[in-house]
Amino acid sequence: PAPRTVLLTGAAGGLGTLMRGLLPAYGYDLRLFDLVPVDDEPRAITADLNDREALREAVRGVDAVIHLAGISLESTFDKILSANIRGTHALYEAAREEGVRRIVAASSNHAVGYTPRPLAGDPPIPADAPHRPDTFYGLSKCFGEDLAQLYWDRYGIETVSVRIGSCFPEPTSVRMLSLWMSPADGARLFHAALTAEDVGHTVVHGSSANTRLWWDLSSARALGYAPQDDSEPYAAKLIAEQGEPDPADPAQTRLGGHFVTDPPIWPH
Ligand code: NAI
Ligand code: 15L
Repeated sequence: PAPRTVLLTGAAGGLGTLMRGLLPAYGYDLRLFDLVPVDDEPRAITADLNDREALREAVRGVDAVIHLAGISLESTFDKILSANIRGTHALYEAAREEGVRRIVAASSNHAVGYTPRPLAGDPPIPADAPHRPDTFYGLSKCFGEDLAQLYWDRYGIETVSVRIGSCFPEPTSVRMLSLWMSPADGARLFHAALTAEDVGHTVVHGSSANTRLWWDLSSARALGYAPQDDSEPYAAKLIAEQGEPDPADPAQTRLGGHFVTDPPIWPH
């Protein structure tokens, strides 16, 4: 049976807020979880992923989890270790203990951020591109994908790891023209990932059907995802403001963009 009750971790965040708005129309009854209170949602659970009791109670009885909680940008190693690595491990342990069978996990383009972006005539980046994290943040997403594989192989818990490009209401950079996932397509993809059968552990790219797409959507389409949006209407304005990408600048020639060139955050 298709999942109905879904725990949404990271519900107070940007993507969580967009998905809280869009996913109920697909028939889901969302249970909300975040470190910080969720606006206008007094029933949301306010707890750290590392609060094992709270997390176990939060997953009890749900059909699936959409796991968005965590630090969403580069940070210190210790903070990434706590929120993203230990926190994601805690989520999988809670799911195992409570018998939850399906997780849709937010991975990121930054798990493979050093991958060169395709130039004209190159094939798109495949969904089985090897890990090339561009930051400790990206490394934590590699960990999340490997953890998902372990929990599938060992415990039969299924995961769709979504290497999200950039999911925001509108693209705001030339790079995002290639990676943008409209919120509506994000909801379509999460719905497909929750309902497709026999996913085992599947890695998919999360983007709209952008004219300038850099990566392959075939594993996402195989789940039933049919993206409806394209960033192209935003292209002329963004290129006029920001210029065409400079092929000599790694921040523009690697998938991860400025994450590849930003200085580390201290203490390292
Ligand atoms: P965000 O930073 O707006 O939201 C993350 C939420 O997680 C926040 O509300 C925060 O309070 C919560 N959180 C952080 N640490 C926590 C902890 N220890 N316990 C419980 N909750 C905790 O980020 P956004 O943009 O909403 O992203 C959501 C997820 O999707 C993140 O995992 C991010 O890495 C991933 N992602 C997002 C992309 C995007 O374009 N928005 C692109 C690629 C990945
Ligand atoms: C991410 O992984 C971040 O969470 C998001 O804030 C954006 O920076 C996105 O990648 C991106 O690469 O545009």
